[in-house]
Amino acid sequence: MSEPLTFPAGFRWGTATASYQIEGAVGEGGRGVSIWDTFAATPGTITDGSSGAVADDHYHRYAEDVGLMAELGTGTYRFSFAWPRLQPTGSGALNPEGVAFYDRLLDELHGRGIAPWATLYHWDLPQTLEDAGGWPARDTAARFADYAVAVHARFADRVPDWTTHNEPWCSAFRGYAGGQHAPGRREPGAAVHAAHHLMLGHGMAVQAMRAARPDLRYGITLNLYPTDPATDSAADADAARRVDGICNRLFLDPLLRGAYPADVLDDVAPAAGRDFVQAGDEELIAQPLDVLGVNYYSRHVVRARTGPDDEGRGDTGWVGAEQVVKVGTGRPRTHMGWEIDPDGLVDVLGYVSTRYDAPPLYVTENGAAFDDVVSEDGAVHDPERTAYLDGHFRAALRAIACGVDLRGYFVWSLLDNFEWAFGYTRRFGLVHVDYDTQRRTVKDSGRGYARVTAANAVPADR
Ligand code: IFM
Repeated sequence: MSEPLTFPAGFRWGTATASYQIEGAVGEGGRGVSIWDTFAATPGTITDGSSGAVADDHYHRYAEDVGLMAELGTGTYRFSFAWPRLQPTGSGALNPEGVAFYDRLLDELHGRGIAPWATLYHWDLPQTLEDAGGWPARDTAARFADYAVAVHARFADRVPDWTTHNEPWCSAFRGYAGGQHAPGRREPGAAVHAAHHLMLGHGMAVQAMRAARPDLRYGITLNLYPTDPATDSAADADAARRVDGICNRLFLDPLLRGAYPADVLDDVAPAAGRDFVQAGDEELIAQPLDVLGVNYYSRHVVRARTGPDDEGRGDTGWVGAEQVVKVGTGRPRTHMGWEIDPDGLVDVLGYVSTRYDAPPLYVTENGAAFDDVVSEDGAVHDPERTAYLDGHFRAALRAIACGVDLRGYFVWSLLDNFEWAFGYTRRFGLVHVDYDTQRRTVKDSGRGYARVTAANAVPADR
């Protein structure tokens, strides 16, 4: 029998979640209102009319959930602090009840030998800060840095890995251009300003946290997309350049090269102007990083719009690429409608590694939604997710073989949860959640993942 395909020694396996998607208890423990509470309460925003008010009730069931992580054999847990739980109005002293909740969670994780990996911002901006202008307002960057410093000061002794933002592209462009996410604004110029202030807040926060504790690790997580032109025409090449620009390079270049890409600034200038970037900003954003988190789900294949009768559609978040159309390639899709393309993971990790002087990489999210049900035998049989993950784990190994310095892999997600505008209609978990009873059931894919984490390997190619 052939040998299993083994990951490097010390490779970190984990699961990922986010506060608003799992915690619930939005009215408990002195938590303030977030933009997602407000957005979800607005009719027509969430497919099933739901909200994160209860979600997975993780606020009360965290101990059971940490036990599930132990069952999966995951040594790392990537979670996010809820800003409105820790600073209910977005500034000032930390809320003791919020601190106590995360202390309880961290106690449980440490008790099980699971390393916490904290994200400071996974989209739940305190509503008071949105009322003051939100991320398009420059002052929000400073508010974020103050929050980061306060949370870091309180928890640095217990958390070795710190991520500033999760997927700032989504915060900026889904939230302020497309309007599918909170706060639901449709102002493309403001979205570009939001992106810049998210990056500025990142730089300010990393600089201050590192000054306080240089021994810990600091990074950011980006959702990156390999982006290919549908044909080799010049028009399609330019379409791909624009989408790669707004999705990938707008974030990677200032972080890792110290300057925004000139072509992207030109693309967004009609919407955003140019003076939102002030002297010294780019230098501040380009703080040295210890890790870069890559969230990978699918690839973009794009072409140029052919004219007014062209019925193809792009993405409302592609500011500066309004004339670009998405193209399907016929691959099978997940329940999100995203094409399944494990080679895209090799491509995106290779892109970051070869184009930039990048720090060690982690896949901080990868996973798939499928329409899972609990069977009569009490199990959740989800062979599509098992195959999806297996394909992507093998892709990660191919990337490592090509020289990518990939150090870990966190599956999205531990639990089925509140999938933003899709509410509870999309299930990403390795663990099924019955939302009526809050009963958790480890899916077959979760059991399969436990075998991978135990072996630090996948079986030999069949
Ligand atoms: O659920 C989200 C998560 O919050 C951010 N990354 C993508 C996931 C699936 O859509």
